[in-house]
Amino acid sequence: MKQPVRVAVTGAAGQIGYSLLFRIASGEMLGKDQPVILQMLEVPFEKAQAALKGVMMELDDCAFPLLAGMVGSDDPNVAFKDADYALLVGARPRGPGMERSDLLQENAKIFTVQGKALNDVASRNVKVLVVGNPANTNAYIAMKSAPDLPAKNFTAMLRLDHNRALSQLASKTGKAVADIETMTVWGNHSPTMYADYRFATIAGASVKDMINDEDWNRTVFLPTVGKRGGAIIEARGLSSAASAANAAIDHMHDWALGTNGKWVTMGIPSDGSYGIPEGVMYGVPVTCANGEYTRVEGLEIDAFSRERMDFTLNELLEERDGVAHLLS
Ligand code: NAX
Repeated sequence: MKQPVRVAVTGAAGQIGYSLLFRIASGEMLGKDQPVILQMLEVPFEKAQAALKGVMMELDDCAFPLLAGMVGSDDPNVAFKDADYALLVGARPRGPGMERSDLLQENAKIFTVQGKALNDVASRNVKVLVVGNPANTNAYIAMKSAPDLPAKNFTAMLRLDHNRALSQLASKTGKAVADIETMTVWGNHSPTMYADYRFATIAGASVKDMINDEDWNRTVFLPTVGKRGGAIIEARGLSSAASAANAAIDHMHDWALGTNGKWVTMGIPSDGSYGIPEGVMYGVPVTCANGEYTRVEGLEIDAFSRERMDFTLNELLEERDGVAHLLS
């Protein structure tokens, strides 16, 4: 049996936490031969801490063979201690009457503190995934607050958008999701993201040619994927949780264990390619091998794609400017 690895999860008593922790403990994220120690963080309020205790009791009651230990805490320095993986799910939700800029500020405070704690106590190889919204900018803040850790260790979750797009394409073409290769989503995890199937193939054939309907792309596909989160809230009365947890599992699984050459989408710090300024946490196609992701390079960007990629970039730049004063 391998040595246990430490997996920190914030917002552990929330909806996504409840769909996520049991799957991590059962081995779905890091493999059925990898024991894990779960280190769970919640806010220091009585209700949240009590709910966290309840989740830990249920984890105990599953008697997962791979669950080698558990820590529950309200202190990031405890939850992130020696963490090999950190899934930052907890964030301040948008309350009634709250402006987007207020939401940014409140979350900037949380992710500054958590970035510093990761910097101080986590493993130097920690793989960080930010799920809590605004995910890209929160990941950017955490990265900037952790100057002693490599920037490449910080990522944001675009995988739910990626999976949503795959599913829409499978339904449109009548093919299986698993057969769709080389699709990606560019930019911010927000309705501005750009899901791009120009390069996608099914058994070597072009998905774009198969669909052959640019109007469907612009008026159905992009709005459906972009506004899917809102559609779920309207239907369920609650935001996406199981699908978000599933996407987080996919993201970390692939980063740790590899994609065998398949493209997946990750929000990663830009290296300046594709006209995206360096450092911006931007969704791009990557492949993963040996615990590292590699950006897919050299894709052609046509005029429509450029426009869409710049649109989502501008939103990210605005968010970055909105929190710049907290990072200097
Ligand atoms: P919940 O409100 O159910 O749970 C969030 C939990 O985080 C709460 O228990 C809260 O006490 C805790 N929390 C808040 N601040 C914390 C802090 N500083 N440290 C530790 N814990 C803290 O929300 P849930 O539905 O689980 O969603 C969590 C986040 O994921 C939200 O920000 C949400 O917007 C975001 N999402 C991101 C997605 C993505 O694709 N990137 C998709 C799904 C989801 O909307």
